[in-house]
Amino acid sequence: MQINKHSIQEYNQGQLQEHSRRYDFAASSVKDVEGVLQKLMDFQVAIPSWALGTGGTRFGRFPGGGEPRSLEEKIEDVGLLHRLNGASGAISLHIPWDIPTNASHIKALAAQHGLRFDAMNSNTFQDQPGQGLSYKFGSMQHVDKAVRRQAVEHNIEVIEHGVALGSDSLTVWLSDGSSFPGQLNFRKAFENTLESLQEVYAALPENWKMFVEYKAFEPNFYSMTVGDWGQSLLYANKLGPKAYTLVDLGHHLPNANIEQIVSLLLMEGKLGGFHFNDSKYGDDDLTVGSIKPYQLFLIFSELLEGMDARGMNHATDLGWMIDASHNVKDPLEDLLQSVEAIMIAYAQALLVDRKALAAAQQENDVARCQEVLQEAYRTDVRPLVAEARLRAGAALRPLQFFRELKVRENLIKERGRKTVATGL
Ligand code: RM4
Ligand code: MN
Ligand code: MN
Repeated sequence: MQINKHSIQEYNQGQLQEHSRRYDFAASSVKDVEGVLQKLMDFQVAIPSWALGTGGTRFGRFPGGGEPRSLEEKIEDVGLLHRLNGASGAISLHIPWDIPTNASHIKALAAQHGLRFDAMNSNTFQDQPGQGLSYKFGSMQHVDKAVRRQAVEHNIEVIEHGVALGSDSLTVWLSDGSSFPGQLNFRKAFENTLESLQEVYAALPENWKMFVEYKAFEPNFYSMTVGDWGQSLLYANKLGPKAYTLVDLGHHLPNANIEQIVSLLLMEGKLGGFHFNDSKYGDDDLTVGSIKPYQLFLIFSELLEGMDARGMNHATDLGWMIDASHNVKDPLEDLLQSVEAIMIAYAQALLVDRKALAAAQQENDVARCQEVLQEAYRTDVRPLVAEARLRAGAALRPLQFFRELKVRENLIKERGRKTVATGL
């Protein structure tokens, strides 16, 4: 399904009066409103190719119909999102779930939709049909060198696919670890993993980055070999300047102070990528901002503070991706909500009065510090985010327009009700 620009303009026209009223009010209290809008327009969040279908849990999966049946259809879906919100201009592929068999065709198709290829993701947490050796007891950490070699070769293949598509980064998330005490020699598992990562690192093209993603638990429940940001940072530091830590919001132990983690990683110049989702209990992969929007804002606030301190470009110097799963909602609706939540948190973080905060910190004025942060958090920035979309030629209210257009119904007509997309 294609949405043409004209129909968006027509839709926006009908919304314009109400929008202008809300926007004028919101803009009147923002210092550099044009600067804020430009930043919002520049900011793009990558959509993972595996999030376009209905996700399952280990108990079941309830596909919603009209799911993309091929990489081409996944690109079309991300194209739709980008058309609607102007902020989803990149797609992130997981290999081998989405192997681009004809790279130049896939690259051209993505370009038609205004999309670029974000980080490539490798997969050594599942066994694939026909695979020689099993990852049941780990991949890069494995006691058997031949298994480690297989995992390294897979990652090198992923890099090659990425090069053909114009991507410039590799995300390595390992499920390696142990489920029972005594199962693993922690030091040897670390050393094996480091050696394997070094072999992959050696195959990185000059301009590429490698993101080492950590996770505290699951699928291993006693230890994870890249279990937290400290371990990830150890690997990244030992690997070299092209290696960075990647923070996924759902990969921490309960109540972890993620805003402090991103601040310190940025200080070290070692934060490379970020995966958005939300959670209440674990790696729930829920819609961004659906459970802890204040935490999301606090993280964004530290991200901006840390990036600005290093003169980094918000839009391009970190890899931003949604990493969520959609068990009960329409995946496209969920992704629209996620991107909206990200843009809102970003806009609020842009409004933080940094000078006032620094001064209050210097005076140990704790109450004032909280006031400054919450002043920004409690500002209704939705009209600013909508204005950025309007200027980018996207829809003022993407989700509402998605429903008006009956996008899902159309996709079901096109693709059928019983389609299952590759992914988790
Ligand atoms: C993992 C991790 C990775 C993602 C897979 C599908 O929990 O978050 O980033 O690639 O899930
Ligand atoms: Mn992730
Ligand atoms: Mn995850």
